[in-house]
Amino acid sequence: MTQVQTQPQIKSNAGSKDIFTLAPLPYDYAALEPVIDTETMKFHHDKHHQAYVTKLNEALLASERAVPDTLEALLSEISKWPDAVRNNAGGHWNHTFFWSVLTAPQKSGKPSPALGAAIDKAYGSFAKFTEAFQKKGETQFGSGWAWLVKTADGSLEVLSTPNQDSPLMDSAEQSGTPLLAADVWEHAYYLKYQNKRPDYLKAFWNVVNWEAVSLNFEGASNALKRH
Ligand code: MN3
Repeated sequence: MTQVQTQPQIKSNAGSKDIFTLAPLPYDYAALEPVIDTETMKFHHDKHHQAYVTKLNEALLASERAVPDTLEALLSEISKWPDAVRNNAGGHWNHTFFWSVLTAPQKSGKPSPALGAAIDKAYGSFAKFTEAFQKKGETQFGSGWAWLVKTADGSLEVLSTPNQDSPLMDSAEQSGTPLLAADVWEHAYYLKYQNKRPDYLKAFWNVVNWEAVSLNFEGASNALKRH
């Protein structure tokens, strides 16, 4: 029940060779079977996510700017940085967050009463919310992410971002505190679902960690001030 697992606080390690480092997955590679297959998880975490971390460190080292203490702080001033930092800092944060809001199908659970009520208020029903979220993911042209966020006024919104952009970036068209995210890059689903992104998004609900998402919702207003 700790927020440490669900609210990634990625500290910089200025002075050492690697400013940011890749944490292991918070569960086994096979944990999300059969919804997300083991091979996809291995490639996604060990190759794709690792590449964002490696390239982020390279881009930061190549710049002459002081690196903020946290990845969140970097995202909040991302408009001041080159695209290589933007894309790879987003890639690192988005994937760390993504792993934290997934879990084994038998542990998926349900939204907390408070989050459930907020979803009903915003969308009318849980089913209408999932429909809206899936539609955002399906209609995001090319690569990107679908999000459920809590906005500054406390309301819920579903939105999508292109590439590795994030609602935490100061450049974001729609900002908010992420509660849930779905990676809709082909590398997230192609091995098992091929080009059928809607099928992947429909199956995605079976591995959502509602305990983590609910904790994100309950801590969201403070998290927003932190940035
Ligand atoms: Mn990905």
